[in-house]
Amino acid sequence: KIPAAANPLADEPTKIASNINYHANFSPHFSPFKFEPEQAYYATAESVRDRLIQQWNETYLHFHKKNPKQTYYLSMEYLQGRALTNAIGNLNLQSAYAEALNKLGHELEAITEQEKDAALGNGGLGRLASCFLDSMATLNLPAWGYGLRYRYGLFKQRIAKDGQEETAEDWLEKFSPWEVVRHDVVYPVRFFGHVQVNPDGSRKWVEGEILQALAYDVPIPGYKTKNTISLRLWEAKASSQDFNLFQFNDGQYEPAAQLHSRAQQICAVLYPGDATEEGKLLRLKQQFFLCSASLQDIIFRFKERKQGAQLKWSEFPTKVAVQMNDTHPTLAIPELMRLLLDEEGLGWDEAWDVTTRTVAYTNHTVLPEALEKWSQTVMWKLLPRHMEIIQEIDKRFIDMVRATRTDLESKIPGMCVLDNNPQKPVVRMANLCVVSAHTVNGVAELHSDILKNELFADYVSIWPSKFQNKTNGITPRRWLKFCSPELSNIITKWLKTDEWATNLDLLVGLRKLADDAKLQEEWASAKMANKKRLAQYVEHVTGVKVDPNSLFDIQVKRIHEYKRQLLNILGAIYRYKKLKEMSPEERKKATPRTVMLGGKAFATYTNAKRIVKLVNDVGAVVNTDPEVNSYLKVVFVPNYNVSVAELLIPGSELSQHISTAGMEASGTSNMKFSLNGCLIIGTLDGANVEIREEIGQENFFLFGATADEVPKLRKDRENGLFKPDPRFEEAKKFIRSGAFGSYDYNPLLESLEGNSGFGRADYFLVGHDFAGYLDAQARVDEAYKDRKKWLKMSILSTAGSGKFSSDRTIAQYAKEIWKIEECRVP
Ligand code: DL6
Repeated sequence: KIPAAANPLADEPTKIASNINYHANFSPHFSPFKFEPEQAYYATAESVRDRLIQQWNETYLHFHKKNPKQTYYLSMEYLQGRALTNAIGNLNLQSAYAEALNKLGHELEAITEQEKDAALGNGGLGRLASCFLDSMATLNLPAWGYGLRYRYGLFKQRIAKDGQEETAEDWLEKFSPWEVVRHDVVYPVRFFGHVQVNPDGSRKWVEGEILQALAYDVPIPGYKTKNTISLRLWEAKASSQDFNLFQFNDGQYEPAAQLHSRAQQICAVLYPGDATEEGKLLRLKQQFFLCSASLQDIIFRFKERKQGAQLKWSEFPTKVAVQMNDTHPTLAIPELMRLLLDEEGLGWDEAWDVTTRTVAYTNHTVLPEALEKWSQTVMWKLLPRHMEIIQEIDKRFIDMVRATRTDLESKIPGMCVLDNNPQKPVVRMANLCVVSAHTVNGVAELHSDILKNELFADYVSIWPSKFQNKTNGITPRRWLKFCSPELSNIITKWLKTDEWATNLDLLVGLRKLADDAKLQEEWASAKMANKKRLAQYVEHVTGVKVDPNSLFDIQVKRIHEYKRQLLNILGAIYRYKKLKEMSPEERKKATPRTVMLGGKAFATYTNAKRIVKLVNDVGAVVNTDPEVNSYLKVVFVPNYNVSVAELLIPGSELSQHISTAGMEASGTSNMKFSLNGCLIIGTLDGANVEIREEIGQENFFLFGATADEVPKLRKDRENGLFKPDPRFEEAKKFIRSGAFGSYDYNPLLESLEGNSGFGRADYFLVGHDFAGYLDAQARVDEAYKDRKKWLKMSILSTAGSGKFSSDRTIAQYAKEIWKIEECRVP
C-alpha cells in the first residue's frame, strides 16, 4: 500500500508514523522494502526535519521582517553530537514519536542510537559553542552560528596493543539528514595573489587562487519555542571552469583537477597536523575561509535587510554583533576591514570604527602554547592585503600608546600585534583580538581574573571596561532532561514543575528536600538505573564487567598533562598496591570503586598517548587480579564523544576535575556532572571554584595548590626544594617495577621528576598535589559508606547547579556584550 504524503506537522502518533513511512518509501537513500533500524532512523530524522524546516523558514522570515540586531557566532568547532533525540525533545514530541515508531515495529531509543555524532570539534570549546546555539534558539535570540563543514570530524579512537590509534571519523559516510545545502549561497574566497595599487591610491587584492564557499545549513531548534536558528557550515568548492578538460583528456588527471583537490583539502579534517609548513598553511586557510565567507554573508544580509533604504555603514554595528570563539576566527578583523575599505570604499577611520564596534573576543585558554601565533612569512604569502591592514592596525595602536601612555613604553613590545623578531617574525592573534575587539571575556571568574591581572593586564590599564567575565554554561536539556529522563522526572515530580528545564535556578528548590528519605530513595534508584545502563555499555565496548554497586568514579576530557589524568591513574595504582597488601579481612572494609577514564590524545602529543597506554595497562592487570578486582576496576572507555558522555555523566557518582590550578580556563563537564548529582573531587581551578561556592564547600572534595601558590611551587621544584610524599615515590616505583608490563614508562615518569628534558620539572605539580589528592580520595571513600549522607550531597549538587545553565550565560552575552534582544516567532 502506497503511504500518503502525510502532513509533516501533525502531532498525532498515527500521522507521524505515516510521515515516517512516507520518507522510508520516497526518500531514495536505500534499496526498497527495507525498514531496519538504519532506514527507520533516516526516515524518522527526515520526518522531524520537515517540521523543523517549517519553523526554520518562519524564523528566518520573522528576523528578516523585524530586522533586529543579530549575533553571529564564529567558531572553528562545534561538537553537536546527535541531533534526533534533541530535536524531538525540543519539539516536546518524545511520546508521540516513541508511539509512532512502535507502530512501525521499532523502539525510539534504539533508533536514535543509529545516528553518528557530528564531531566537528575537539573538546570543551566546541561543545560550548553547541550548547550556546541551543540556548540562543531557546531564548528566541536573533543569532546564528558559522563554522566549517569538515568531511572528517575529530578522529575515531581505538585502543590497540600499543595504545591509542586514530582513524578518520566519517560522519557523512551515508549522509546527514540534518543539513540542507543552499545552492544559492556561494561566496568567492581568495588566497595568495598580491596587492594592486590603483591610480587613486586605493588598494585591491588581486589574482591568486579563488575557491567557492558553499553554505550548508543545520537547523537548531529552541526548546518549546518555534524559533529555529541556523548553524551555517561552509564547504569549499572549485568551479567547473577550474577543471581543465584538455589536461584531463591528455591523461594529466591530477593537474587537471588541482584546484578541486585544494578545495577538498580545506574542509577535509578538523585540525590537520601542523608540524609541517603545509599543515600550518592549511590551518590558516581554513580559518580565513570561515571568516571571509561568513563576513561576506553577514554583509549581504545587512544589505538585504535594508530593503532599499539608504545604506549607512555606521549602522552596521547596530545590526551586527560578531563573536569570535577564541582566536581561531581572528582573521575576521582584517577581513572586515578589507571588505569595508577595498570593496565598500570606506576610509580607515570609518572602517575601524565599524569593525571595532562589531567584533568581540572570548579567550578560552592561558596556556602559552595554545595562544595562536602565525608566521608573518606565511601570512604575507597567503593574505598579503590582510598583512598590510594588520601592520596598520599595529602601527596605529603603538602610536596611540606612545601618545597617551608614556608609562607603557617598555610594555609595547609585548603588547603590539606583530612580533618582528628577525629569527621568527609572527602575528600574535590574541593581541590583535584585544586591540580590535570592543569586549574581551574570559569563561569563568578565576580565568577572567587571570586574564585581567596577568595575561592582559597592560591592556586593562588602557581599556578597563573592555574586559568582562562570562562563566560558561551547559544546556540543561541535553545534559539532564534528555540524557537522564529518570532523574529529570523525579526532579519535576518533587519540584512540581518542569519549568526548571528553562529556568535552572528552580533546582534550588531541591535543597530543602535533600534530607527527605523518600526523595533519596527515588534519587538512588534513578542513579542506579543510569549506572546499570552505563555498566552494560562499558562491558559492550571494553569487555570489562563492572559492578553497579561500586562507586563510579569518572574522568573524561581531552587527555592533557595539565588536566592531570596522570594524577588520577597514579592514585589508582597506589590504591591497587595498598589493596594487594591488605589482608582479605581488611580489604572487606574498602569502598569498592570503578575508576573510568576516557578522552582523546592529540595524534602527535606523545606524553598524552603514553598516559592512555598506562591507563589501559593498569586496567589489564587490575581487572584480572582476582584478589582485588571486586574492590577496584580501572577502565578506559574508548572513543569518548558527546553520545558517550550522555551515558557516562548520568551514571557517575564521583567525577575528577583535577587540573593544576590556574590552567583550566573553565571546564564544562564539571557542570554536567554536578547537574546530574555527581560529586566532584577537584582543585580550585576554572569553574570548579564557582561550582563549589554554589553547591557548598562541604559537598566538594577539595585538594591541591591554589593558582597563587603555583608559580612559587614551580620555582621551588626547579630549585630542588620539593620533598616528595613517600606515597608518590611508591606509586612511581611500582610502575618502574614492571607491575603493568614492559612498556617504557620512563619518559612519562621523568616528566614528573627533575629530568624531563624540557627544563620543566613536574611543571603540572602532580608530585606536589599527590598527597592532598590521596587524602581527598580517602574522604570520598568514607563519605560513600554513609549512604544517606552521600545521597544528600548528590541532591545538593544538582540543587546548586542552577547557575551553570548556558541560558544564563547566553542571556548575559546578549545583554552585556552583544546588546541584542529577544525576537520571538509568534
Ligand atoms: O570555554 C570552553 C573550554 C573551557 O571549558 C576549557 O577549560 C578550555 O580548556 C577550553 N579551551 C580550549 C582552547 N584551547 N586550548 N587549550 O579548548 O575551552
